[in-house]
Amino acid sequence: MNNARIAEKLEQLADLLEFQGSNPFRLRAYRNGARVIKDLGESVASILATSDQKLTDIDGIGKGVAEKCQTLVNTGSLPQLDEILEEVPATVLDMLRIPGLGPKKAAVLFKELNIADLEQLAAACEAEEVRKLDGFGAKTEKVILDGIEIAASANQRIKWANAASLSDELKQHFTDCEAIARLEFAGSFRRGKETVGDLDILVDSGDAKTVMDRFATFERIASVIGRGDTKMSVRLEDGFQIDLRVVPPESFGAALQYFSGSKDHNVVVRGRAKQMGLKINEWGVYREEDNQYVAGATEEEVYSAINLPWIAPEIREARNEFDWADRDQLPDLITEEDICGDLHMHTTATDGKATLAEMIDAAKSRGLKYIAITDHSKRVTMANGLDEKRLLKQWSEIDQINNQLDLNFRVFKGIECDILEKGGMDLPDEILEQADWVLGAVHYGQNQPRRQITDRILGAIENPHVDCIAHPTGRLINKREAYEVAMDEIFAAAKKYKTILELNANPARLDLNDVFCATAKTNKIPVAINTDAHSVKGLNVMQFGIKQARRGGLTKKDVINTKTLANFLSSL
Ligand code: DGT
Ligand code: CA
Ligand code: CA
Repeated sequence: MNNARIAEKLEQLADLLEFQGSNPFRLRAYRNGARVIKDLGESVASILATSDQKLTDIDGIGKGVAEKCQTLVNTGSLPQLDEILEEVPATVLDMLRIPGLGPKKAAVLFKELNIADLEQLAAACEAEEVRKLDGFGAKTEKVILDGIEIAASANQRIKWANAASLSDELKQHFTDCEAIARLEFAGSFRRGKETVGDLDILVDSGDAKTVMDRFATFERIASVIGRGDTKMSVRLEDGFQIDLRVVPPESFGAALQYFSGSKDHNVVVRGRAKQMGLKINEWGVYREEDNQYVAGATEEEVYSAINLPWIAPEIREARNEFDWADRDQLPDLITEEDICGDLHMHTTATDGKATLAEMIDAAKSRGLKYIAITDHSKRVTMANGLDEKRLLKQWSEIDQINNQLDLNFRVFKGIECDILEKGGMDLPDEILEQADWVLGAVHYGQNQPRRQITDRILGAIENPHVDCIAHPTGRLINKREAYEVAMDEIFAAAKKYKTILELNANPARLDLNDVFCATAKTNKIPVAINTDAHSVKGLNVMQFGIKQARRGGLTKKDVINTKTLANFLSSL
């Protein structure tokens, strides 16, 4: 067990003890010890393994902490902590992430109102139950309610791309575990949601113990939140949670369906089952009258039992999928193989890390048939944006390159032209009209009022030289909200002036989001899924854009850069 994990255990113990009203001196000792151990240059395990060095010689580590360390290193757990966790659910500690809510107040909430997690706490605040407690009041209640959002959101959800690399590590970790017949990631991750609250792993195995023992040795685990016969939950060092469930083969499909969610989708699924005299849970589909098992080994079987075709996880959000299924019109969702071109990328001419030639080579070796080079325009001084002269020079370079390339690959002369704060484009029409492909983008003045930003973007959409609006809402996931923009006006104008809207595939942007992708499709506005690559590696993010597009229900024909080179050329 590494130092970070030991420290986390000690902190958790201290938090829970405080929650239970224990002696503050002991708690302080655990917390001090945790802090010291976190910053220790050497591993606690190796200090314990040598005879010439003692843990208690280190400032801040007393006898009690040293003993706990010994137990943790020897056994991987703390009996005292495990006992407490049997009485108090670990979710009470989520309450401690609320700014201004300490363990004492949290303990009162647990004891008096039986509140064990943030959801219950929010409900109690809204019902004005919290203000009635001794030492609370309307003001505290308001502070808590505001703090719940902070504790619940900023802290915990990670970007899909980060969840994907974690899932790769986990797959690797389980790879040679022979007890596993099948392993799938369920939940919001499988649905391709742009952020993921926790990872849900589902395993088909007859030997849950071996699978869980293997899970427990995943090195990024900081603490085991709980472990039962078939279910285990852990927290990683960064606080992220992973749930593992082990099911028998006849239930695997039912469990995969159940734990893939979304909850709203599953509410409809269960309702439909009920109407047919069936019952669906994570173990299978059963006849209501005699509990006879009907299906459950595969998802197809589960859906088929209630007369539905298999529905792709990305659209299981109770939006349109049931309507589509009933009319036999489920969309054939786009895949990365459908993509032929990439219409947004940068080079060393501005803030890219790879040269024009390197980007072209990389795109070709990825199997793309065309790309647009779209460096920044001059307004973006920080990125060394291109003025007229430098841009024309880059374009003549591209002309030369195209002359040498064979005819099945093409580089388009493009620009990511800034939409100025005062309105209008950063480069004159005489220049833009010489481009093959113009992206209009807002980078400055993002805090302007709604009317002003909307008008700026409308101006770009109406400009006959602008082909596409890049990252139309400007949001950065978990960092910056979309700017104030009237999207209904943007869609109406894009439709009228035949301007394309981008789905920027950068995992921090994914802009348009899934719902807006669906709106674009409804309005028959083509979407361009672009990487906005600033390096060769940056071309790799196409997959994330594809996920988001699938969530929006987009098919190959809804996306402009699925066109073959010839078709794209004739559409320009
Ligand atoms: P997340 O983790 O917040 O990004 O979102 P999900 O969708 O992965 O939610 P999660 O991890 O709480 O649960 C995974 C799926 O399991 C969820 O989509 C539906 C199902 N599920 C979980 N808890 C419940 C529950 O209490 N009732 C029902 N009906 N389904 C549940
Ligand atoms: Ca989840
Ligand atoms: Ca979960």
